[in-house]
Amino acid sequence: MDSIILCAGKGERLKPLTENRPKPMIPIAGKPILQHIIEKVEDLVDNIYIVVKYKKEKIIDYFKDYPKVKFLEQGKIDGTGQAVLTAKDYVDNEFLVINGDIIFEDDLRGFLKYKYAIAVKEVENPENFGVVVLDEENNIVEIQEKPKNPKSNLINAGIYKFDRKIFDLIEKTKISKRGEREITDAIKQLIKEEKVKGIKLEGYWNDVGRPWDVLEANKHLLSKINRDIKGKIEENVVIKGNVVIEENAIIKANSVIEGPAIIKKGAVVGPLAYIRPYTVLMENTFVGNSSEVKASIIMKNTKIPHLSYVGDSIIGENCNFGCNTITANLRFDDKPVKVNIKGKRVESVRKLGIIMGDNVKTGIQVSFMPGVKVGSNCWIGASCLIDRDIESNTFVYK
Ligand code: TTP
Repeated sequence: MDSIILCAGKGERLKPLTENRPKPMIPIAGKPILQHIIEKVEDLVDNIYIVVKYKKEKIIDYFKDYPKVKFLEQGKIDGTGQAVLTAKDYVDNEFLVINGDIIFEDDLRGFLKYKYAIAVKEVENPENFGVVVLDEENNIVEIQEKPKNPKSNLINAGIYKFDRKIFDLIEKTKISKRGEREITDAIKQLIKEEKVKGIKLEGYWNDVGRPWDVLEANKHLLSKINRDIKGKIEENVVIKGNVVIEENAIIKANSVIEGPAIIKKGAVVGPLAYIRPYTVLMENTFVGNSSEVKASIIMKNTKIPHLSYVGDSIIGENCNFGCNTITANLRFDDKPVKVNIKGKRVESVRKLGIIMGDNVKTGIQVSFMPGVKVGSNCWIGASCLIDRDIESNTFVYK
């Protein structure tokens, strides 16, 4: 049995986090989304074919030494069906296909018994997904694409079990309206010709599409960690709950860390810093004197040295925060924070801070309003109040 993981896409909705990395490389609970997926399947399959294209070198660099992993490059990013076809000359007769951007908990052992199966998940808002209709024996009888009136609350969870027949069906599908060859079109034909089981996922599942999905998945995975303190802990440090502190991390005097939280190798916290629940500090980050970080992902090499507050935010790599850089994460009226996603203003969640790309520098006393996105390589001058999205490579000085 082989597996194919689809990782060629751009992840437009997660910009600016995907400006310098493909979506599967966004770190959640301290490791890339793709690593979580590989850990779920590596004991079940012989080969893991990762289909890459956008920013492929980031995936190849990270996973090149994984024994079962092989990389296949999609010609261009022209559909999930096309991505599956990339593996046609390589995979066994039977194989698993997984979208490279989902976090899921279920064990897939049982799923692999079926010749044709699709994992389905019960959700409250099926109209935003591919809806799957099952008969009384759990065979899939219909697939509806983002329907206004969904016939069920089960959606396609992006995990499939196929055999080589799917390749012929993909080759026969027409190019869709958005110019892509879509796996769901081939599946629509497959359910006419074969019995395809809809297997319900019982555990956590998150199709990580929007920035607040990243934070939500991060929270869920952190809620499962165990306490494991390896780094250097100085005097008067308080560490409450399930906190992972990796080797070569240093927690300096008088800091407080409330779990669940992960502090990766080489990170430095304090003196006098406050790390609150659901925070991940990636490798070589620094959160210094009187800085507070809550429910946020701080990517590697980013420095928040003094008197700052970062809440419910995702901050890219190699950023540097000037003294007293502050993120707001809650509106006065308690309504959901609005965020621009692909040109549309959409409601997110009640508490959301900022989404920042890589290599951003802020001057002293910079403030951000909730839901703001800051592209990579920006400089934000001293005392600016940022209440709008900032395109990458911008120097904002008032
Ligand atoms: P999409 O849901 O289209 O995801 P995306 O990464 O393109 O995200 P966005 O909508 O924000 O731009 O694709 C599902 C999965 O398939 C995802 O893991 C990316 C992958 N994929 C490919 O490998 N090749 C492709 O040509 C496409 C379109 C997607």
